[in-house]
Amino acid sequence: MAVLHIHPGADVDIWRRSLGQYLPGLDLRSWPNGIGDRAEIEVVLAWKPPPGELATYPNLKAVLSLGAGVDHIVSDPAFPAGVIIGRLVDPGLVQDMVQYVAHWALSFHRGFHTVAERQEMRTWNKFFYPPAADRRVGVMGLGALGSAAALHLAGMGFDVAGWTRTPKAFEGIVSFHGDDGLLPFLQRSEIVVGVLPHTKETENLLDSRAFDAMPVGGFLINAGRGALVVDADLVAALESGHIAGAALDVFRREPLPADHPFWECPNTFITCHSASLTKAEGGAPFIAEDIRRVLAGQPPLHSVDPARAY
Ligand code: NDP
Ligand code: OXD
Repeated sequence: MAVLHIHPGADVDIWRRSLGQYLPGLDLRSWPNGIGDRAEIEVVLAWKPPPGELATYPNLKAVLSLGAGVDHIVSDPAFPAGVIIGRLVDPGLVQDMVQYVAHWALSFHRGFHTVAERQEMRTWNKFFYPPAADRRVGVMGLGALGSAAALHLAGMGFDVAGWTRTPKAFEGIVSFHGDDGLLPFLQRSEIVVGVLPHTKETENLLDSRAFDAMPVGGFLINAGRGALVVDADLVAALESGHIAGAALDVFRREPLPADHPFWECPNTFITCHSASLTKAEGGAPFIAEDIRRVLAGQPPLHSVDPARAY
């Protein structure tokens, strides 16, 4: 039995050291040069495996995502039927996402995003902001990451709602769900936060109709996946001022091309898919537990239904 690490361009050694603490003697191989006999590979640890690659291991039992998202796995048209998919839920990822969302929500609410510009102009121009309780924030996706972010925002005093596929009952979070819930959710949300997976259903949800539904002067924070947003519609909404600013961490094409209009949009802050970063030290206990479980014939801690795609 062997486990294979597939993460193009990344170093396997950090995972070898971290997993070794929990699974001494683990036979962890590296793609593409240290695979050995493909028939011995039973588990793959994957981040963005090349399409078609996973179908080349005849005894593969499970693919464990090295991140929270699994779109990079389920989008492979040759993904082998019957292979189990697990995803990573780890407190480090949750903490990172909470920090990212809290930072930008607070910046937009308090006008901190305009401080550098004001300072450059040497203008003593007070930024007036409403009480947090009057600032309506809407979080799209209340899973492991979105729910923690939403609850943190509520703890900061914001008036928080969430939008999900199925109804939710988090204390202090107003719940909207499904197609019918989207428009009223957007209409009440001055700051919209995307923490959604990329599926067929979540693609292009934030288009010109969605931005028009949001209050004038609203903000967008997107840390889920880039395909949620129709890029040209967001650019138009930012240029018109209807959307007063955006913090964008994820994009349809990554790296974001140097000539993409987002780089130049007003009050738009780009980070490079780093809202939450998987760290081998933090992820290893969970990945190790999943390897143990899969080899014992049990499902991973967070298994993914390929039909649902998240
Ligand atoms: P979860 O699977 O725990 O949660 C997903 C949430 O999205 C659920 O609340 C789910 O609703 C909701 N959802 C899914 N499909 C729909 C839909 N069609 N309509 C409405 N709601 C929907 O995922 P995580 O919270 O762990 O992660 C979310 C995403 O964040 C990841 O898939 C990944 O894309 C992204 N991510 C980004 C990172 C970054 O650095 N930028 C880092 C890590 C993750 P329901 O509860 O009803 O099922
Ligand atoms: C993830 C990510 O899904 O980094 O973990 O986006």
